Amino acid sequence: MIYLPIVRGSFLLPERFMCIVILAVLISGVASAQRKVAHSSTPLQRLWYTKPADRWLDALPLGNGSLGAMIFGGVDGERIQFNESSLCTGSLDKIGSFQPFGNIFLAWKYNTDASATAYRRSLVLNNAIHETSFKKGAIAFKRVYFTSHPDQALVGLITASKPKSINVEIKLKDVRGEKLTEGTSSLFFQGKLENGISYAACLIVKAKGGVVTPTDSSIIIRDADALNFYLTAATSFKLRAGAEFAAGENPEKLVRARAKRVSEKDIDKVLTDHKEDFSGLFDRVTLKLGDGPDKPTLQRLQDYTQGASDHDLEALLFQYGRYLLISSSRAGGTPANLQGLWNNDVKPEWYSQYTTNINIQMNYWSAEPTNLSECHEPLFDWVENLAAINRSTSDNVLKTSVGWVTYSTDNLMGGGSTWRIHRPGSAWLSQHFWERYAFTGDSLFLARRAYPLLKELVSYWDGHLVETSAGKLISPDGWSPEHGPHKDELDKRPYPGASYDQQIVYDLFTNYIDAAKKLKIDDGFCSNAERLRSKLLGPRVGKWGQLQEWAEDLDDSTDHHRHNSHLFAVYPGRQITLQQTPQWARAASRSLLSRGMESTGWSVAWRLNLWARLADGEHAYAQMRRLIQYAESPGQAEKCGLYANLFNAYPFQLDGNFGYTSAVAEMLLQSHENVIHLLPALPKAWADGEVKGLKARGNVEVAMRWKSNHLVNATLKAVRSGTYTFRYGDKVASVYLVANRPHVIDLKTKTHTQ
Ligand code: FUC
Repeated sequence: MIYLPIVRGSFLLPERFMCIVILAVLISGVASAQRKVAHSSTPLQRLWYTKPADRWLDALPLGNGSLGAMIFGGVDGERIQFNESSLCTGSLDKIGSFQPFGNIFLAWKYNTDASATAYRRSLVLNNAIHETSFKKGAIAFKRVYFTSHPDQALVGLITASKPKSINVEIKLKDVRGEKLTEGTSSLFFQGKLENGISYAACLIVKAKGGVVTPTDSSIIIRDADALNFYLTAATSFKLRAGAEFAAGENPEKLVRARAKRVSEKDIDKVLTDHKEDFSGLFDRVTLKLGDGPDKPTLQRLQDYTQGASDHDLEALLFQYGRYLLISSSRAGGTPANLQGLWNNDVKPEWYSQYTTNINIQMNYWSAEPTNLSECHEPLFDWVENLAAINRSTSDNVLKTSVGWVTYSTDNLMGGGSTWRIHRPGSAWLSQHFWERYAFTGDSLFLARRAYPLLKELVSYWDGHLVETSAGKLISPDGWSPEHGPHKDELDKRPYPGASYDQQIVYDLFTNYIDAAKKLKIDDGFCSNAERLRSKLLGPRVGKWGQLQEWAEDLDDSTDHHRHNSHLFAVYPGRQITLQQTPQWARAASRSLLSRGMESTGWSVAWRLNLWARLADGEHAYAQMRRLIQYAESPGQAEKCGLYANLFNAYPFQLDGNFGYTSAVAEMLLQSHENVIHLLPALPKAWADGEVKGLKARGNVEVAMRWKSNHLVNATLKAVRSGTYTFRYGDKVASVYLVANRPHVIDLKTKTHTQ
């Protein structure tokens, strides 16, 4: 039972009274509560394997937000495939696609023919270090790789247990076949894409001892004691430059300067700066769901697929999503695309760009709740650029008299695939601006960036919605993404009042109204938005108890389509909640059940978030087990699952990984309607656990420990002093939190401590 310092429903009690209550509690139980809440330190999160990667999807990802690399870990022949986030074909008029950049090939030689023993390659998520180690005869070799954000370079540190044992030929190759130019200890290539984007890469080698010999196409290192190498890569892409997107900084100068700088910097400092930078973000959140077996990652995944229990693998995958976001999305850079930052194909699936009818948004669902707000920033920059371009477009399909809309898939520059217009895309993207404020409470961001965007889109929908004879406002030409109406049907029958459009517009109006009220501005405009929202055709429950996808009751209960568009209002929207609209929430569960558990990776991840938001931990957990399946085990439909490197399969899109991470956060913590809900969807399977560092809206950091499926204690730390309401089970209470002072609620001793 939870101790309630303030009686249920009394959220508005004066702060003075709260302080007195808390003070009384303080005196009674400080020490014991403090002792109990101490979190045990979480061991390093690690993926590890006992043989080199044969294929790209076995390799392990590194990334510093712009430079991404896949490490294969070969013993004799080694490949490092790399990307740079802005190397894209396409333009403002043509979608194009994200391009692979190049490869480093390393041909290693040894003084013995003995095969490698004690082989291991691993990726530590906490500090983003990849390490390959093995023995050849009596000599132990170690290769450490990381992509540094502070130094904007991929760094390789090669050592051996015996001097003069390092022998290798290093090649650097452009995917498009541009020729190398080189000095004595550097390799360099540059080229230009059709769209004018120039690119360049530079690799510098520093050997300790031994002999370094350049050839026409490589560098050969003989008998070195140790070897460091540094790779830099960049393009001339510039965001927010409109048609001048290719006219950014000269990449040749940039990569040469960066490579020189990092190669001359003290290597210990390079390493420490990298670790501090990465861990500074990663270690903000820890999650412990149980101990995992000490087995290679692929083995664990295969065992799990066969039905083994491994809660630590579930936690590892949660942290992997955070790892991938930090690695692919850093402030000042480009947003994580469909494959994050990792792509090996000249023609990747769906262009590996930004699809706005779920995928790009899903990439960022975890950013705020899992304490990576900074990593959300590239999305805002990209959206503002897209808005600027589409606002002034000459494309008749996109043109609007006020505001802007999107195509279904948009590229880095702000161009789109003309395959399908997607009007609510802009409103859905604007939700991220509101959420950024809701989580951080950053009023400057709200006033300067979120509010103008939201207001403009309210104006767009004010002009676009039409009134039915029954006095309801509907979107006249709606779509339930990729489900209907299809393109060939579209001209014949635009779909008025599709739930997807209606719910997103509702969400936009709500976010706008809340923003205007926070800022205390635009009363008249805000009242109009309230009036419009009240007239919107709302969710309806159909004949089999489902939440209708269409304005009419047309849903087929055997339809398992991958999109869950009519459930937007549940997640990521907030129109439907268990507390405020239980009938609709029930109908949403019915619809979700009928959609089934089988689908593509991102779809399953969305369903997982939906079950979590519906506080149904058991369905969420069942859906989670479906997601964590080895995609390549015999009999797998290859629709959804994970590859050996834990990338989400469909075929390969990273949205499923990111969506998984947000869902786990959502199972453990929610924060709607100004209530912080502790453990809202804890499945029975997670009997014991602890989490630290999750964020609730209002900028409250939350830690929790639970045992035998019951919360033991929770620590809330708010950035701003004030009264906060929290819920656990059916108990609701309010507490006054002093800024930056952890407030411990111990459910065993029924005490509060600050
Ligand atoms: C959505 C999905 C597709 C694919 C694409 C990138 O449109 O319907 O399945 O994931 O995004």
